[in-house]
Amino acid sequence: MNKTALITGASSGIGLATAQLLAKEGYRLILAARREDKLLQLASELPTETIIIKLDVTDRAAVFAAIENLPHEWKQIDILINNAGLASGMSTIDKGDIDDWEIMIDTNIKGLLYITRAILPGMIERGNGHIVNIGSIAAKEAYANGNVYCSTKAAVDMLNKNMRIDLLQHPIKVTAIHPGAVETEFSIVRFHGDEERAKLVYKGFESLVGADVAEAILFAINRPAHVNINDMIIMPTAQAVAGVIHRK
Ligand code: NDP
Ligand code: 8X3
Repeated sequence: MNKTALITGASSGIGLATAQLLAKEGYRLILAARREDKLLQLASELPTETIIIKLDVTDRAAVFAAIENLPHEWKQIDILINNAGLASGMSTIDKGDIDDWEIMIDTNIKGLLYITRAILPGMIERGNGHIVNIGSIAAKEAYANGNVYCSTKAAVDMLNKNMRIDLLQHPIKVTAIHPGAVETEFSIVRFHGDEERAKLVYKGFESLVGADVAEAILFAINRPAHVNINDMIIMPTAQAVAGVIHRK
C-alpha cells in the first residue's frame, strides 16, 4: 500500500501545496483543518485516495477523538506533517493582545503536541513513522514585534530536537523545516484580515510560494531509511534573515 500522510492545516498555503505535491507522488492523504469547505474542494481535485477531517488542533478532546475514530484502513499513518499554525497580531510585548498570544500558543505549540501525542503510539507500535514539524525562520531569530510568534516557533524547533532524541530508539524520523517569507494567507491572518497590509509584506521581492516548501518536505520524506533530515532552512533568495529583505 502507498504511504499515508496526515497534513494539518491543509486548507491553505503550505499545507495545501504539500497535499497537491504528495498526491501527485501517490501518497494517500488525510487532510485536516477547520475549514471543511476548503478541504472538500481540495480533496475533490486530488488524484489520490484522500479523506478529510474537520479539526481544530487546539481542541484537545477533538484531536484525540479524530485520530481514534479514523476508519480502520486509515489508521496506519506513516507521516505526520505538523503544519497548522499562525501568527496573530504584531506589536511590542507591552502592547500585546493576550488573546492573540493565547491563540498562537494554543495552535503552534499545544495543537502540535496534541496531534503528535495522538498519532505517535501507532507509529511506535509499527516501528515506523516520520514527523515533519513546520517551524519558521522566526524560530531561529528574533525580529521586531515578533515576540510571541517567534517564541512559539522556537518551541517547535526545540520540540523537534527533543522528539528526535526520544524517538531514535523506535526508529521514527523527525524533521523540522523552517521557511522564510512564503506568500500564503499567513499575513492576512496575522493582520486580522487586512489584505492590503498583508500584500505589503511580499512587495518588491520574490517570496517563496507554498510549492517551494512542499518540495522541501517531499525531499525530507523521500530519503532512504538510513537518512534523516534533522533541520532545514529555506529562504527566498532576496531574504537573508528574518526582517532583512532586498526589495526593488
Ligand atoms: P496559511 O494561513 O495559508 O495556512 C495555515 C493553515 O493552518 C490553514 O490551513 C489553517 O486552516 C490551519 N490552521 C490554523 N489554525 C488551525 C487550527 N486551530 N486547527 C487546524 N488548522 C489550523 O499559512 P501558511 O501556509 O503560511 O502556514 C503554514 C505553517 O507555516 C504555519 O505553521 C506557519 O507558522 C508556518 N510558516 C509560514 C511562513 C510564511 O511566511 N507564510 C514562514 C514560516 C513558517 P483553517 O483556517 O482552515 O483551520
Ligand atoms: C513566518 C515568517 O518571517 O514572518 O514564519 O516570521 S516570518
